[in-house]
Amino acid sequence: MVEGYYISKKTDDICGQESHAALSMSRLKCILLGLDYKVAIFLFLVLPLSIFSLYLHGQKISYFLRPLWDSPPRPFHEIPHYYHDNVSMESFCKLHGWGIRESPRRVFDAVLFSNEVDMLNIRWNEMYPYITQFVLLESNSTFTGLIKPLVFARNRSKFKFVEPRLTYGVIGGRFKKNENPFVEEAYQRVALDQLLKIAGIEDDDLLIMSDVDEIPSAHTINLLRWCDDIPRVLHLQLRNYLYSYEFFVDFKSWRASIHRYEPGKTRYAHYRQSELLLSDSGWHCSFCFRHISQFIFKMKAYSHTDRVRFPHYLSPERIQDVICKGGDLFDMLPEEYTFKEIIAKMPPIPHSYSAVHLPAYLLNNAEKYKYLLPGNCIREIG
Ligand SMILES: *[C@@H]1O[C@H](CO)[C@@H](O)[C@H](O)[C@H]1NC(C)=O
Ligand SMILES: *[C@@H]1O[C@H](CO)[C@@H](O)[C@H](O)[C@H]1NC(C)=O
Ligand SMILES: CC(=O)N[C@H]1CO[C@H](CO)[C@@H](O)[C@@H]1O
Repeated sequence: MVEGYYISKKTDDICGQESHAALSMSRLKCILLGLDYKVAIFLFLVLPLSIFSLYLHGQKISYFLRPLWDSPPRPFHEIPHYYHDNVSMESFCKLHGWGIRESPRRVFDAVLFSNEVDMLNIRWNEMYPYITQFVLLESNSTFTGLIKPLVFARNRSKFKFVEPRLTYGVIGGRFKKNENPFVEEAYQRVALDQLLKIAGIEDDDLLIMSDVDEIPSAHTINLLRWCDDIPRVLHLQLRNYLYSYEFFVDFKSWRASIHRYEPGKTRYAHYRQSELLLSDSGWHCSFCFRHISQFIFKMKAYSHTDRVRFPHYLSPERIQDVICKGGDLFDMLPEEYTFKEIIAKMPPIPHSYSAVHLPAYLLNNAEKYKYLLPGNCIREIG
């Protein structure tokens, strides 16, 4: 690019010549020679560099300008949530403005499983006392159409404790090339509706719709199964974490929801289905994996694969470094809707040293799940 500027010295004589082949080329050069050097610097240096940096950072620039081109989703109506170990269920239902039932509702927990064996263990142990049926569906295809082993089937022996309450289903991937990943995801969710019927779900049973890493707290489920008159569809606000419970991000996780099942009407979904959000109802830990290879798999199998813009994003050394710093794996800016929040949420995420109010099973098995607790950012290779 710098050579482009010096070209004027070497080619001084070209304007006088009229050779046929080089005619149009030399005309171009003549025009360029006529430009002053500032314009030349702009054309050959500043412009290409700008285009190159736009290519490198375009996503960042557009995210930073989000407040100008996007408006925030409409806010939820947030329902206050009361909890303490030593308060009776009757008082809780009353505090929430609900009545108490003679007997609790049955509760179904349904998930699409990819490869999150540890999270599944923490999840099922947290919810175990209150769940009637655990419903799990896994496919041999990721949402992005990559082939995936049946990880649950291979690890099933680790989950003997749920066996009497487990409805497990396998579905074959469609392996369509170049399809929007949301299509495969929707296809798998429809199959999950069928599996729920097989599991025996009935009218007014509670159904939890959430990803494996979105874990409602046990006391939240207990409250909702005991109280009468709870909303038909209620989103659950979860504490958002990244990489482990060391990096607390915010309270903005809302996709998990709990439904009073209506046959023929309730459909398994992971988008917004009501205006109501129950405050502080559990934990959402994204990219909380033990092995670096799981990060790489998830980055590739993720529904937004366009985020892996450069191959070096998948390098294990880089990934390990990003995790310990609380940085962003895709080198992106936070998806926020005001400049104030974008700046407040710029990576890195500050470390949190609180392991208060986390799933009980995690603390009872702290040695086994050390990597999820504060101060243990190093991951296993492979
Ligand atoms: C729990 O409540 C009981 C009865 O109200 C009370 O005697 C006890 O001290 C309370 N325990 C705690 C830990 O607050
Ligand atoms: C995926 O699973 C389906 C159903 O079990 C099976 O028919 C298909 O051959 C599998 N595909 C691959 C690529 O393993
Ligand atoms: C956490 C865990 O033990 N996962 C295992 C599940 O099964 C696969 C396939 O057999 C193993 O590779 C994982 O190590």
